[in-house]
Amino acid sequence: MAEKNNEKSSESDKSRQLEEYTIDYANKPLTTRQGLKVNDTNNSLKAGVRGSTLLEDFLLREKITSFDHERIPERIVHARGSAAHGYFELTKNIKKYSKAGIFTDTSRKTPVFVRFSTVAGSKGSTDLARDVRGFAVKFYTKEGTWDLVGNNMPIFFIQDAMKFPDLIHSVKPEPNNEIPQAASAHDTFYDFVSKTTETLHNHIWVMSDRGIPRSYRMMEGFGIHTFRLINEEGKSHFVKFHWKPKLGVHSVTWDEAVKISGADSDFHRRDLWDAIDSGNFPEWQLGIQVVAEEDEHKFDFDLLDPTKLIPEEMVPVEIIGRMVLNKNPENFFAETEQVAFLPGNIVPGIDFTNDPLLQGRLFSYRDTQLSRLGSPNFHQIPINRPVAESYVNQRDGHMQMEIPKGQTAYFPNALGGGCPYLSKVADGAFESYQERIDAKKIRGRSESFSDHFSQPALFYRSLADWEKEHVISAYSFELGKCNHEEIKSRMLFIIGQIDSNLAKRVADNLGMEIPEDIDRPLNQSIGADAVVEDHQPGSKKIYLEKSPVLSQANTKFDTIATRQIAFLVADGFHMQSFQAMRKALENEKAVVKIIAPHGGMVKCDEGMDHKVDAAIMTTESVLFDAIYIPGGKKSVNVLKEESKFLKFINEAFSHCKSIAADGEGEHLLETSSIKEYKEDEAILINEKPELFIDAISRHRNWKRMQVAQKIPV
Ligand code: HDD
Repeated sequence: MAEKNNEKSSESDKSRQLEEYTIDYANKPLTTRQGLKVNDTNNSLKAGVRGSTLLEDFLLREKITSFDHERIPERIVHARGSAAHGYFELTKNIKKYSKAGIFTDTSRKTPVFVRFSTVAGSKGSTDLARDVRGFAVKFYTKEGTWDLVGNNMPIFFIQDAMKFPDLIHSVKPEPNNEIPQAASAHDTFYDFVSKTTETLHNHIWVMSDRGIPRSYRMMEGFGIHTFRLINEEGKSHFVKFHWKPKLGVHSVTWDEAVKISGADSDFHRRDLWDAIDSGNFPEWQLGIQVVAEEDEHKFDFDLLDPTKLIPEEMVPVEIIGRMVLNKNPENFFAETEQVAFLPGNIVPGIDFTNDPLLQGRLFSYRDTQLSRLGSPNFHQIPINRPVAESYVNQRDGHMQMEIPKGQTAYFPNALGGGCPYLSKVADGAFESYQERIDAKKIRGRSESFSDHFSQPALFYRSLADWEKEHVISAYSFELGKCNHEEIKSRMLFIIGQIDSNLAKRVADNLGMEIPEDIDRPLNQSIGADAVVEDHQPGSKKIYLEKSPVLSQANTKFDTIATRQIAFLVADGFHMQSFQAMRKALENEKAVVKIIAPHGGMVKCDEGMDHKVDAAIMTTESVLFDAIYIPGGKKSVNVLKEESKFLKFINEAFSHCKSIAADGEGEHLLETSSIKEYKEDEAILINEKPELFIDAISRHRNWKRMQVAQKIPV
């Protein structure tokens, strides 16, 4: 029991550590950095009030110098991100696979800091870019910090870290004109993708709805690489890590993404912040797929190839824990900007594999933190400090925050009593898994990595029809933005290897033909002395017809918690229907927002004032999940006269959202473009709130998609 209490304290250990460094400015005087009280921070020291500024002005110099150095280099990738604190709890002991404390002790609450991000855009770019999302988790475990630096997609674009700079240079804004920002739809990216067929699997995920999530809280997370779990006996199992969101996996449409980027480019950041701030804590389950060492070669793909997933139908995901995010950062720069994730941060019981992408990452992240944070002492920044105590001999460098005592900073030593001393594995020291290697040194790629088409094809086959339509539109948009015919042509041929109908539909949209063949090699990832034929991607294999979990049609649809519902009202709205609906929705933890023709207050038909959350001219329907229009003749007559309310409804309809109306509210629908489409299961007129709740929980009524496309918005 004593042990249990001790373990439980670890979540608060990190909070306490952070509190030590947190400064509260309430009721405090303004001072200089030296603590000198200041009586004027508006005027510089001058020779007379109209005279020149004096070099003597140390207050001016301190203020301006500090300001001049306020920025650090933004991350070369994943520059735009948002983060939160929380904890991880193990729900199932997996001692048989791993000796890690975090995987054996169900009484622990391990503190975590999680940062979500887009990849390509700059720090100030829109949250709604079509892109991969980063999903980086820092576990402050008692045995040291473990970073699981993953994405919201289970695979990556390339197989070898050597190609990472090429991938990123191709997707980032083009070097001559720095265009486009936070967008993959341009020539250099497709030039690269069309010549690097290993990218296709991750690429088709980005073209799917996974590339435009509704919320960070509604995304899966994946460790991507195959890692190892090592148990107390030293036995290794292969493992893939999965985060499964409690709210299910949901996305917005491309039209919404484009409009949200204008209406609220902080949409995901705000959504995460507001959910935590209001006590609706985001939550994920941690799952593992475990493969025995002896089964390493039993699959049609290579476990070390990060462009492949293990279909859950082949190796089920075992749920072993849950993660809850329950606290927003105090300061964006100090925490979210300065947090440094390193895939090389590992603890006993977990280890790496020879995945060549992972191996390169182990080098890159430490290196990048040196240029971002400016010193090898970046682990001393409060957000990066481990909960486990750390004693190193590498101590000097910019910004040493500690005062290391003693005469020695080397090992071995006698003068320092041999300290800091070495530990034994039995006492918790890390020991690399002793994998047997017997190989030639070679710069090349295994033949087992050369299947580039089977898994993108499996993904596409597994999607629902409406998801396939979204993928077709996404490819058409992206390729339509390319200026070079040969790049588009090459892409059409390559997509045709995934699915001929997909390629045909995209070709029709582009007004192009699919070429019968293109220049070889398709894939340029060839080793130095290889013959081209050996390195063509292999032809498509079908080892599984479909993997239903890959489709968002099969995600969870059991809650409307935190969904944003717009109530459209003007003076005179019907209080009874308004109140009944509001209560029912809020009971299910949805967020009701009153949208009115103006700010301030609106009066209901019972004469009460209600605070308006947003005036119609300041908001857009793309920021909401559903709409409700209560009755009240006077109210509805006003709404009917404001074209923005009609646009609001038309857009929500075209994005396949649920709309409910009571009493005269129906007249507003009849004035909008949706009047003919009332036979729709997510358009509810004078129905019970339960039906509306059910419709919202299903996220969208995709059956409406064809009709919706006819609405001019
Ligand atoms: Fe990376 C940041 C995820 C491959 C080099 N990466 C970064 C972040 C995430 C990922 C989530 C942001 C962390 C944060 O929030 O601070 N990266 C991935 C995943 C990969 C991957 C899931 C493949 C499975 N990355 C990858 C490779 C390299 C890098 C192959 C280089 C060889 N990544 C970096 C970086 C970044 C980074 C340049 C930029 C900022 C940082 O590290 O801290 O080092």
